[in-house]
Amino acid sequence: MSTAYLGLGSNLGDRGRYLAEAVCALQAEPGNSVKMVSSVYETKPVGVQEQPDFLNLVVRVETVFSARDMLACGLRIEAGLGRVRSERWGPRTIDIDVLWHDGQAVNEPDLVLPHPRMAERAFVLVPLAEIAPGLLLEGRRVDGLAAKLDQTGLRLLGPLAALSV
Ligand code: GSY
Repeated sequence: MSTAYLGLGSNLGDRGRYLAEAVCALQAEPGNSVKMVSSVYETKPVGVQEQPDFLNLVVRVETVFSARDMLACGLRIEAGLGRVRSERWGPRTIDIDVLWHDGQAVNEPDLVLPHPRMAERAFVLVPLAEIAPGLLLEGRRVDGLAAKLDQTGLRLLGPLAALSV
């Protein structure tokens, strides 16, 4: 059994519903068990700025999937929820990023672990720090890394189950 952390984001349509359906789909996948779900944050877009605000959260999954199989699982769920990949950094109904998988270092064209930009992204590290404060990234605790980031673009909305946006 492996532990994986995944980052989920949505900035098109009913964002809360897409997040909830993605978490359900992850749990429904045989071999996965979603153990923790962070609060939901509304976040200003990073990268392409002229797009709607995101809702983001992070989950911890206990899984029989390898990192590569988890990537495929995320892509399958994205497709099932109607994600169309048109613009690389553009708006999306749902985005599922594998952030960390058993502490493995992977460097392949379509899969880099830990996720290469996570340490500088408050929309990833702040929810991750809620559910895994002591997780180490390059020897540094996630809560310490999160505390150093500019969090002005983040607004805490609360638990996914209580969301009404
Ligand atoms: O990498 C995930 C997609 N994404 C996001 C996101 O999820 N949240 C915010 N705030 N900005 C983003 N830019 C991209 S690309």
